[in-house]
Amino acid sequence: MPSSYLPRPEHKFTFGLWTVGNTGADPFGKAVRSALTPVELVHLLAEAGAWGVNFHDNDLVPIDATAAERDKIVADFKQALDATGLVVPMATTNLFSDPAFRDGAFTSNDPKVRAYALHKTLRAIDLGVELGAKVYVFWGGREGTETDAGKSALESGQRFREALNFLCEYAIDQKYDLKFALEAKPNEPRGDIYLPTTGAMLGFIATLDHSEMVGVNPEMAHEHMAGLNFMHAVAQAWGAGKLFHIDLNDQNYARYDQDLRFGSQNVKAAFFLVKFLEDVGYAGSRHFDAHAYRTDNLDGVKAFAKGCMRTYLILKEKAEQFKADAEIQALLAEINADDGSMNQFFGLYSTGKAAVLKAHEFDRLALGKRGQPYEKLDQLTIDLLLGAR
Ligand code: GLT
Ligand code: MN
Ligand code: MN
Repeated sequence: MPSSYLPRPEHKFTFGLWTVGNTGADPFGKAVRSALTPVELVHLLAEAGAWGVNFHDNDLVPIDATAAERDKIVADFKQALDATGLVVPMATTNLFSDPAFRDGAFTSNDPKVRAYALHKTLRAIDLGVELGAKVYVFWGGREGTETDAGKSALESGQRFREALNFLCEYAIDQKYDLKFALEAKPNEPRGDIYLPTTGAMLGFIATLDHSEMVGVNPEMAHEHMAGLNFMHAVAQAWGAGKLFHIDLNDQNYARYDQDLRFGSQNVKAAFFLVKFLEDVGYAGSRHFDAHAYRTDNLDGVKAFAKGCMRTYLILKEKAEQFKADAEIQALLAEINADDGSMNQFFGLYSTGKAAVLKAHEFDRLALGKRGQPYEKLDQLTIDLLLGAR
């Protein structure tokens, strides 16, 4: 195995406690694997070669733990981090499992639930920061509806905005070195979740009081559930300076939320995504938000974690090959050919430029006759991915 496929700290591969800790329970069946403790999971991840571990407040500290229990759990966890060298780059709040959140957290119609959601998040932020988190994720899994008969989408948006404004102020007030990353999902567990796509999140962020400290955490499977091109969403986030975190996994487009091993379903989409991240020099965590098949035992969980990282590194190498491939580059040069004659019309607006452009004669028929060798280029990409070049 080439050493380049071995995960190293600089690759910034991370997993949530809930990912390798997934016991295989689903809506139709019970757990098939026994639950490991957070300390055991840290050791499992270190063995697999991960750089970091992320968690929801209650992945680490049970929701009903006493203060003394909390302190003991956190101390044991810190010790495991010290022993393995694993870091905690991201943390988040579980605002979806407890029955209190059955109609949402920040958007619940019940003001007591909304206040409790804030209370829980303030404490969870403290916990995350205590363990070193620099990114705080908000995934509003229950922020939505099955029926719009009783919950106002407009009011819900305002409630979500107010909650985030409040929490931004808290982080600033505490002088925490923390950024927020909002994660979209179109549905599941709610029939419809508000702000269902990364694009919707980006629009929403611009309406926040402290939009500079809020970005996105796009998840591959979630954009695919919406039938969208994940890399395009990531590119938009990157272009807006808002790609604060990323959830890598895989998903068969029209299915339930599968959270499959990265690159296991749609190799081509995974390739273009990795190529994008590496080309632009994304420097954040590569977080795998997925879990092992329910068919598998602990060995399968380890194979799953190693597989996510290995596939990323293989695709990273393929992206380098793509760049070094003379035939591919020649086609790209042909596709992007530019004799500079149109430069006079681009860039900043001026009255004169608009006038010259309006007067310019274009050979529209010739423009329409020009084809592009995308078929050839795509087949070369497929050859490369399948190891035939
Ligand atoms: C949950 C969800 C994920 C989110 C996690 C963060 S929890 O597993 O399906 O996509 O990223 O809350
Ligand atoms: Mn996710
Ligand atoms: Mn998911």
